[in-house]
Amino acid sequence: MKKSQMMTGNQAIARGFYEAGGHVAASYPGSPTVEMLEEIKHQYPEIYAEFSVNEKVALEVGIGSSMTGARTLVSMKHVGVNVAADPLMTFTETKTKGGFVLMSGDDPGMASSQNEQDNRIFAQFANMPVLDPSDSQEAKDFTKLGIEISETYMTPVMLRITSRLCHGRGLVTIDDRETHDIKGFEKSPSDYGMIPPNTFDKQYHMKERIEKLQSDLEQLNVNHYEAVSGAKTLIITSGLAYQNTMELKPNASILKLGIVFPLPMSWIRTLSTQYEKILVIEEMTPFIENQIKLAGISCEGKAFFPFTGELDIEVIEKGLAEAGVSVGNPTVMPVGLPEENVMGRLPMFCAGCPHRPVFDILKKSKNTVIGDIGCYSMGILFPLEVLDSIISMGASLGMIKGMKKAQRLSGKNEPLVAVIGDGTFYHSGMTGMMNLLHQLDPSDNMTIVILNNGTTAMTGGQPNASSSPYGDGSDMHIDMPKLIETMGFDRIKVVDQFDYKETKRVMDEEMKHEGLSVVITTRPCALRYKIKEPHFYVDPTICIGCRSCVKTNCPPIHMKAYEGIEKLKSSIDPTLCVGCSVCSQVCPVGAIKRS
Ligand SMILES: Cc1ncc(C[n+]2csc(CCOP(=O)(O)OP(=O)(O)O)c2C)c(N)n1
Ligand code: SF4
Ligand code: SF4
Ligand code: SF4
Repeated sequence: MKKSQMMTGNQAIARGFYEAGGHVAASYPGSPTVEMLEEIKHQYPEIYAEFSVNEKVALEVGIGSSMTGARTLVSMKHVGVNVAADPLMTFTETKTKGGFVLMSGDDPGMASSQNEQDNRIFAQFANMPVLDPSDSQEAKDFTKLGIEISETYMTPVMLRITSRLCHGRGLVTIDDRETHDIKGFEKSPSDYGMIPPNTFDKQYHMKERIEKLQSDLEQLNVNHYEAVSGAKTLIITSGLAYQNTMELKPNASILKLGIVFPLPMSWIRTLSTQYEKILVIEEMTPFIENQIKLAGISCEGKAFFPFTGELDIEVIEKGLAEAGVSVGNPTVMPVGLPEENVMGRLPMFCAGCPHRPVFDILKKSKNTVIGDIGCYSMGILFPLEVLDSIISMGASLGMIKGMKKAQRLSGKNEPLVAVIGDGTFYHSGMTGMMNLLHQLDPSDNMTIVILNNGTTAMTGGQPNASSSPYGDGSDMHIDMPKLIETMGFDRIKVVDQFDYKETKRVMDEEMKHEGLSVVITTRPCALRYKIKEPHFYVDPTICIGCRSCVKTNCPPIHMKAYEGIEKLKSSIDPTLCVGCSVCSQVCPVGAIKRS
């Protein structure tokens, strides 16, 4: 009997790639896919795995490996595909050799993302088939199927999975690993050299392989039809929306799609003649719905189901009711249960976070601050409210220049600050950084603050090029101040931000300076490196209750009533404090002391 194991979608994909005889896996961290490559790194040493410097590089590593005949898996969060789009859009023109699967982690509802893009559209745009698993078992099976389709049709394949499936668990059967030899790179400039005239016939290749796959869909047995006798409606669905729809037992037949591009259109056309109505249930854009409509088949979908957010069971139930489809298993709202008494909590820097003093100083400066993506993005939220914009990884450094040039044209030169982390700087900040030196007016007042905390903290603390001093397994030893100096920057200040007064002095000076300057902070991430120094405490007899320490927003600090003292005074929870000393340095009367 086959063994089964509970697995998350991420673990199942890693397992599927291992079983498929996978050779090379590359990724860039981001939710919801980051744990997939971590699983490969820890569980399957047979596979070469790396977190590359960014998604474009991860894809390029994958292209090289696939061209050499290796079975390849590249994973990234949905927005990562934007970063990798340039090589992707041309790679899909070539004839894929070693099976190539691109795992895209989409995030309906934006639980941990800056936008909600539907990468099924991206895949169609790039002419690559899209597999859409609906549980962990399918996540594993479709990874293997993706490799198979890729090699048979000589195409890269997108394995599109959403956050809830990446993190949700299900039972998965375990199979052995296939063996597969790497044949090596075979020179074929017309297949791999993508300049005209080679590119012309590749357009036909892309079109033909999708048409061939479409005509073979039935043999692949990846789409399933479940007829309900007497049903007047056919529901077409895929992914998690399928599982949630089935929970309700709708009075309708179901066509469950495993491949959402290309669609089994002739089958859908035949089925459409047997039903009064076709209803498409899919998260995010009307991707399936529009393909069906374009084929001239009448259907509905987004008229009843939202175009944004997750389609949970209640949302689907409401849509089905509006569409006139009854359900056999309606949700029952629990009545009479005690209300949950859970305190709401704002996202906030950890106790002892090295970003805290920097944001305290920036808040006091009241300058315009262009933010970027990382833990420090929380600086846009209440109560910090320091950042004035966040767009995408690395964008702050291009944006500050555009703002400055526009400002100068309007006759002003107010201080502008950009804040970026080390991970984001290496990912895609460096090009914008170099661009600052182009057509620079020496009096352009811009301050670039680089939060060099030695890790990519927000995605779980993966190593980056700044991690090696902390023994984090990184074999890249980039000296950031030297790198920036080599680029051509001459005003670089390196600060220990836990020396609050000195850091404030330097930052205030640089923000006043009419010119371009760089401030690099040096303290590592408190959480990643488990920093715990002796804690601090408040002497309530000295404390004047001014709340300066509370305004640093460190979780252990709060005002409280002490016995025998009338006014509220500050206090520090010793179990949470990690002893960074920042609060003690902002206290005007020395009431905060180390234990
Ligand atoms: C294109 C893209 N890829 C990946 C992510 C996921 N992500 C969010 S923040 C971040 C990097 C954070 O590292 P860093 O800039 O060093 O800041 P820290 O979290 O350490 O403060 C990543 C990779 C993303 N948002 N966009
Ligand atoms: S994980 Fe690290 S960088 Fe992020 S908030 Fe916590 S201490 Fe700060
Ligand atoms: S010393 Fe103060 S600021 Fe630092 S972790 Fe403890 S309570 Fe927070
Ligand atoms: S900063 Fe000092 S004086 Fe002000 S509330 Fe905190 S402990 Fe009290």
